[in-house]
Amino acid sequence: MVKSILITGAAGGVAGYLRRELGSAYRTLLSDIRPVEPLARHEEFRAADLGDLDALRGLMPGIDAIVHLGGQSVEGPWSAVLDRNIIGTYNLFEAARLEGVRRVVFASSCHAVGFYRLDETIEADAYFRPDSRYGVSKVFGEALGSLYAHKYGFDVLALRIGNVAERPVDRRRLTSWLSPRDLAGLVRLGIEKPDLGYEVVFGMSGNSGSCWVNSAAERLGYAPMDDAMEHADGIDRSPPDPGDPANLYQGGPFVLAETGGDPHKKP
Ligand code: 15L
Repeated sequence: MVKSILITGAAGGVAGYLRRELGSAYRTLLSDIRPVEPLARHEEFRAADLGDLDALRGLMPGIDAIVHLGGQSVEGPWSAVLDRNIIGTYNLFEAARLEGVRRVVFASSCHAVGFYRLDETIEADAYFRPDSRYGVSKVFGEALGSLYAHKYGFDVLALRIGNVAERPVDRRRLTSWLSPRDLAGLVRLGIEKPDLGYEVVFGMSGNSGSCWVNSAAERLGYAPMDDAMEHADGIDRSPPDPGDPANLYQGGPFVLAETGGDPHKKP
């Protein structure tokens, strides 16, 4: 039977790539506060604000899995991060619980661990080092996923997404690039993998030389099709200015956004 999925944040760029790559594999309910059009035959749109628990509950009947892309997607004022990513993500999981949906693919972010240095290699089980309030909100979302998996039996795949784009756009994104078709591969895993439980993986393509090792995703069966290094021509790879903290850390410029600490100090 064809599964039904809900995609939140459906008006955003990542959702656009995902819809294109998934094609008509699922009946798809798209939701956002902004309208989404045009719609394909297998798609339906319903507006809902992540701040409105009842509206979110109304999206849930008949849904087999949620792909939660909605919310604040970069650093921003605390009020925006709080409303969209803390309260909004809580409302999303809670609406799912109340309505009996038990599977969520959560768009976390590499900014949950952005204060690791670019010369450090980490796996997805590295302890959190958020680089921004936005990164903190993604840590919260992962924690919520863990709670709902262990307490309420959800299957949750947290994707620490790097940068979804047609091509890697700069030196940092050679580590973090996630091609649209590899994004779809990871999301399909999150929707389909039986007895997933709670898993955190990097949302990255098979990027050679990346400072992320994605063995957690490989264990789940992820076989990336793309490698950022195959698209490295034209990207400036000359040694970066070591005095610029945005060049030292995996989170790039996010480490500077309203930082209160000393970004030169090794964490
Ligand atoms: C993110 O988490 C953002 O959602 C995305 O817009 C990019 O800025 C990305 O990180 C990145 O670091 O490239």
